[in-house]
Amino acid sequence: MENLSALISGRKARIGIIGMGYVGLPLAVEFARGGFRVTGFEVDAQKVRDLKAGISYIGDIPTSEVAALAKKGLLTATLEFSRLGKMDAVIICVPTPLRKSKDPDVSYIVASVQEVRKFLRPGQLIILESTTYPGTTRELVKPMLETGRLKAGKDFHLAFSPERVDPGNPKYGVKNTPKVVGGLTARCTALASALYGSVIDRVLEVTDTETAELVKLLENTFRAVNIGMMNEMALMCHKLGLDVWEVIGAAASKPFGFMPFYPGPGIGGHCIPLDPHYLGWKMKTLNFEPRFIELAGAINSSMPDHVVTRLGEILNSKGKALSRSKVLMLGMAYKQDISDPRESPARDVLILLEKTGAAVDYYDPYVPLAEVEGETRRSRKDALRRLREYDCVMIVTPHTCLDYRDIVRRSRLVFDTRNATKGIKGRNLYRL
Ligand code: SAJ
Repeated sequence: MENLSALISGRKARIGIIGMGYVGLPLAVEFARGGFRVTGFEVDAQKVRDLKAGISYIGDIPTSEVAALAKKGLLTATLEFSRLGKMDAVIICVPTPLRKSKDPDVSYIVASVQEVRKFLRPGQLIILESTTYPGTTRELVKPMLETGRLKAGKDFHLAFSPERVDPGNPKYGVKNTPKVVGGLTARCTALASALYGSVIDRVLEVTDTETAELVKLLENTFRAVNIGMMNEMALMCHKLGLDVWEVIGAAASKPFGFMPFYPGPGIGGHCIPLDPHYLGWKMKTLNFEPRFIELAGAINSSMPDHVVTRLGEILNSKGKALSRSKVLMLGMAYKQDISDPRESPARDVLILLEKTGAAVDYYDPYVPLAEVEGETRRSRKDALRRLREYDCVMIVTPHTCLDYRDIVRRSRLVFDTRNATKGIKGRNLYRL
């Protein structure tokens, strides 16, 4: 055990990271930058080939950085999980999606821990980073690792540390985002804290793994609930005939006790739509009804339908039927200025629009192709040159690279669900 502490302080600890995606790769690069030898463990052979060739497939990580670290032998990748036995610390960064039933899908965690278990040896530090319900590390991971003679907290160390990667954030990265760490024992916490503290500016130690697991879920449930509140505010403002964007903007002038969130066509991404349901699921197993989580989920997932209904009303007011209209949907990514379409509400909006009978194209400079109900849809690159061919342009993702003033000027009708046209006036312009 003590050897591990010395290996960490001497930056000699071999670090294995399972899952080299948008969480694992930036973390691996940060440890390698700090002089640790890092091995990425992947099931995707292409990712292994890329990393060994010094190529980055994550927007936030430049290929030049991966190439330099690979050349120095500080960063490599492998499909051979048998090499886990050579690692002093293993950090699990695999996806935790939801099943269709909105129950947690921890199958990727289970598959990873099964591999760790095969090659587990005394002195290793095992850390789970995947977002999951409170209790996963102690109730699921620990027993799986203790099937042999090794005991957690005695023969090996076990901790949880939530990932806080914000794709596309130009200001916050792994190094300058505080890292929360909770171990099975105080010693586990201390070792995990020492490891992260070697390369991350601030580490916050909490009591145990459950606390660390819940911290992450609180962070993202806080967002989902507040976004849900603002979506309901949008519905109320529509009823009241008021501009929700003006109301929120003015409320945001309050320098204390207020934090603005904004309505939209729904919520997307790999965190906010999913994380609160991990907490909700756990609470239901304890016979507790998580009302805020359920309510926010219901309101947020009703927004695609609401914005399509609103568009129908706007077109009707012009004597047009949505069912016989040509619509250009601007945006497919789940949030502005990134290319990730995962769980994007834009997909739901497109499906609902087409269900009315409308003919729909989409244009998103960041998302050239999108899977919609099993069909690959292509972004219409020429759409901005043919705006007048559309009865309506619907802004669903507010990419800042688009000239919305020009779009409003050249379109017959614009429905903006994201306030991308803030400050722009036009008789043909409508906002959520
Ligand atoms: N959204 C709204 N209104 C808002 C804010 C967001 O409708 O006021 C929508 C976005 O358009 C998007 C979804 O919600 O579709 C999620 O947006 P997000 O800003 O939360 O972005 P994410 O999903 O990339 O969230 C990540 C999270 N990071 C981690 O989990 C490590 C979240 O905790 C961060 O706070 C967030 O980035 C961030 O601040 O950018």
